Amino acid sequence: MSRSFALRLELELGEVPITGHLTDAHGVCTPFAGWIQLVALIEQAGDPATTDDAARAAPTPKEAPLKRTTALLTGLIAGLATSAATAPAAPIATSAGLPTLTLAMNGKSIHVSGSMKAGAVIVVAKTSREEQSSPPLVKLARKVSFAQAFRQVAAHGGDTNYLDGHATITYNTANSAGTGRAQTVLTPGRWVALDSVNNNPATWPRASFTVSRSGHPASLPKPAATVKMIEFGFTGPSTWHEGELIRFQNAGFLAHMAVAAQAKDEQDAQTLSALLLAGQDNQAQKLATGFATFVGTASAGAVQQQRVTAAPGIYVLACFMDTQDHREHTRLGMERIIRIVP
Ligand SMILES: [Cu+2]
Repeated sequence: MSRSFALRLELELGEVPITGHLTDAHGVCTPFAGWIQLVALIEQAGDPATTDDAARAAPTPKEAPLKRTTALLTGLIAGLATSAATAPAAPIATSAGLPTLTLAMNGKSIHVSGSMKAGAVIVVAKTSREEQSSPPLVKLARKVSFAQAFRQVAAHGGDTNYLDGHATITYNTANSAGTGRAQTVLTPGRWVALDSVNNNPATWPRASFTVSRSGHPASLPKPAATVKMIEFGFTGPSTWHEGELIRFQNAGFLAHMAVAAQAKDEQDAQTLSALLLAGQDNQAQKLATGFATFVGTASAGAVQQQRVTAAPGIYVLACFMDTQDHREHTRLGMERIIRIVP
């Protein structure tokens, strides 16, 4: 017996791989990048088992959770308090009138308020008594508890790729003390917000919340540029403009991050880049004059967009996730020199 259903497909012209949003019969709008994610979404939309519930996890069920901190990052983060290189997130006008989801944290607890309807939102992260706010948002797969998802990662040495099929980290950014803003897309179902205050995710404060369907889900505004994380590299422009809206998208199959070490000049940036490629993180760290996190560990399918608030200068964009044989993605070429210009 056949059955039909209608979907709305919005494509971004000229994007490779194919990129856009698919809106299902319930009005749930989900971003995708690549044919595989698109086909997975279509199959999911047509699967009776998933159309009645919160099963619409990210298009590709790779999920990543928990932020890893490498030796390089640890040093850089430690230096952040005294470094003026990374400007605190400046107050940014909300764009496109998107609804707001507020995450208020203090290192001991995290509180979620605001719009919990499906669609694009501005996530406003506020922290007190912490050097930075870094609140990953985790979407739980159907019938999976946070504890079950967490155990998958813990049982595999902290490898967030083991969230696959259990949960998805759809959003993960970090802001210097104060308030940070970034846009993402919420899908219906059960979510957990985490306050990633230290290197032990087991102790991170967390809060659960439920996202309901929306008949008219908001869409993300069109960004000035899109940076994709793939295996193993970053695509998009290598010159970013201060204040412009950039979409960061994990268009790969694995969890990735987009963090950056600032260098004092072109030559240092080249050296820093070569050292990361060679796995000489400690040497690379000595050349870093500042640090910026655009996207912390995020699962395949994660989409986040934010205005560039990092100070103008030259940076090496990098992903320090590990492969299964414990090579950082930087060693496989997942790094790129970028310039932030006024
Ligand atoms: Cu990576």
